[in-house]
Amino acid sequence: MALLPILQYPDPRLHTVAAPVSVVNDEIRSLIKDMSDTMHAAPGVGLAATQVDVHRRVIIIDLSETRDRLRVFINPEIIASSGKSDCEEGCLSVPGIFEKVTRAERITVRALDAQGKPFELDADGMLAVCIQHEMDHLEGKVFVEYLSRLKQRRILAKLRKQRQRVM
Ligand code: GNR
Ligand code: NI
Repeated sequence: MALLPILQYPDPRLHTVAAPVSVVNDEIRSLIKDMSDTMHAAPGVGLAATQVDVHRRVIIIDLSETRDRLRVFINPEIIASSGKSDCEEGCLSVPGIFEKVTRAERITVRALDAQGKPFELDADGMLAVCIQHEMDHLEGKVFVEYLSRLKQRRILAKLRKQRQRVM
């Protein structure tokens, strides 16, 4: 079991645009295993490779109560989306901050699985929110960037205070 350090906002490495995976090999599967260990330990319901400073297009999500239904999306693309919906979001890279973000309500995503096999998935609810949140990480975007500049400044101040307290 390997736990990877999670980059903390405003680390500039969180703004890196991830490169596509050209071959889904054992190196990628090993990354997925380490990401899964890291996400489950955190605990979180999703994780993008960007957050562990690996700038490849890999995201994982596990919304199950039993934490044993890992979904893997390699080179994910949203091929259809509709509706709008608000959800209170959090992020392992922005600990202790929860804010409402508006996203598409329903999406169809196309990706490769951990065997390199293409699949398509229709998602709504929390799964659709998480896929969009994780895909933003691959573009170097963190959810707080949807908020007003005032809110962003307040969040930065709060994070700085939180970190002072633990150091
Ligand atoms: O654990 C997480 N919870 C969460 C809650 C609402 C909306 C999105 C998320 S994703 C987040 C884990 C994370 O930071 N993924 O990038
Ligand atoms: Ni996140």
